[in-house]
Amino acid sequence: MRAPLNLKSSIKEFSYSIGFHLVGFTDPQVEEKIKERYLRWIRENKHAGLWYLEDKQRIRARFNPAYLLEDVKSIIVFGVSYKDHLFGMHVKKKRAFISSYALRRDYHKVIKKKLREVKRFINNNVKDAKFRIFVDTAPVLERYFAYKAGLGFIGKNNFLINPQIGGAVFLGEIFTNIEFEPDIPLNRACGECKLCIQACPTGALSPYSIDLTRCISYHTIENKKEVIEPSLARLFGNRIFGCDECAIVCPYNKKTVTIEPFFGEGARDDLAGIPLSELIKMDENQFNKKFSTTPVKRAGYYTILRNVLIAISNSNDPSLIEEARFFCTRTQNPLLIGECKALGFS
Ligand code: B12
Ligand code: SF4
Ligand code: SF4
Repeated sequence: MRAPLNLKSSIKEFSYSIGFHLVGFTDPQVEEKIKERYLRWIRENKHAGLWYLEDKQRIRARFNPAYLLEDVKSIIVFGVSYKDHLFGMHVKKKRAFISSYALRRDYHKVIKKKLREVKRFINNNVKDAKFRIFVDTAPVLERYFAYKAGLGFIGKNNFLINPQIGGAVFLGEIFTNIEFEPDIPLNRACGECKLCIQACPTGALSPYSIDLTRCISYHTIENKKEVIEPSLARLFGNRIFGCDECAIVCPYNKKTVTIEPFFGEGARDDLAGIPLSELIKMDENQFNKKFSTTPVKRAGYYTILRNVLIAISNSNDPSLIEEARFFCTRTQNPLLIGECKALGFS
């Protein structure tokens, strides 16, 4: 199904009007070199065994979007910045660092809702078209399609970076059977810069590649079941959910971006720099209540408490360590018992 004249530009106009910063169109083909890159990364176990990245059926869908929408002809990619006043904020040692992307309502829900508005807009112009909406969780090579659709370039820190608004950008897509003229990828790159690689606290980054077995973001968000090896945990500092280091240092992330109209509500300043002494005393109900609408809840109570124990150990603060020791005498959870032992708290 061919797109009617001017539909592409009116979709862009509409999307900007509801708060998206970036919109681009591309075809659903994935180049062989990109597939090879992905498979090599898995072979080298840089994905740390994350099941949804190595699952064969999901890889098939990642490489062939028609598995997700039969007859897919175009992918419309959307980007919205999450860089607000909390991005790059310095958090004191006795307080907890949470990645700024998580200090507001869960972006999955907000972006999906906005993409449904765009879908309705397209539907009003083209009858009987097919659509599917994706934000983060589906087997879609989101950064690659964003690059192909001209939203930005891939940085050495792995982020899709837009030269104007930077790399602190969430992505979402609409797959459709309408055939649009593809946009052209940007001809930009990092050049000689390697600030992100130098800034990574654990040495997880090499140019354009990330080793999740060493990435703090991976361990504090996705590694929900393992005790963290103490020599690695020592490098986490006070980060209890995510890590923004390779984004904060990037020169492209220095500009100010207005984001509130999109998210509809402000950032959760109350969650930026919560005292570790408060977190270690929190029970599961209090945790769920405090983080209920944010992505932090996805990690779960026990994972966050494990991360809090690590942050306390890294604080070297005697009274906090005393509180952690007391906590360790009472916990019944196997993960936390293991972490208490690894950190020498029990
Ligand atoms: C698994 C995952 C993670 C894992 C692993 C991250 C990683 N780098 O792979 C963890 C938990 C660590 C993570 C962390 C974060 N994530 Co994440 N994550 C994902 C997820 C679900 C899959 C990514 C994936 O497939 N990785 C495998 C690698 C191999 O693929 P890739 O990064 O997409 O890289 C491909 C392209 O870059 C491509 N490529 C394309 N063109 C070119 C050109 C050149 C020159 C080169 C070299 C490469 C290249 O090569 C690769 C494919 O072979 C995506 C959503 C999705 N469905 O894609 C979000 C996603 C990548 N994450 C996102 C975000 C925001 C984050 C965090 C900032 C959150 C935080 N603060 O903790 C961090 C950033 C850490 C970092 N430096 O990457 C955004 C990224 C937005 C952006 N602007 O790039 C995404 C797209 C989610 C979204 N919808 O907004 N994430
Ligand atoms: S998120 Fe943190 S640990 Fe992971 S690659 Fe970036 S700087 Fe390194
Ligand atoms: S810090 Fe430098 S090397 Fe890293 S992504 Fe940004 S521009 Fe590229």
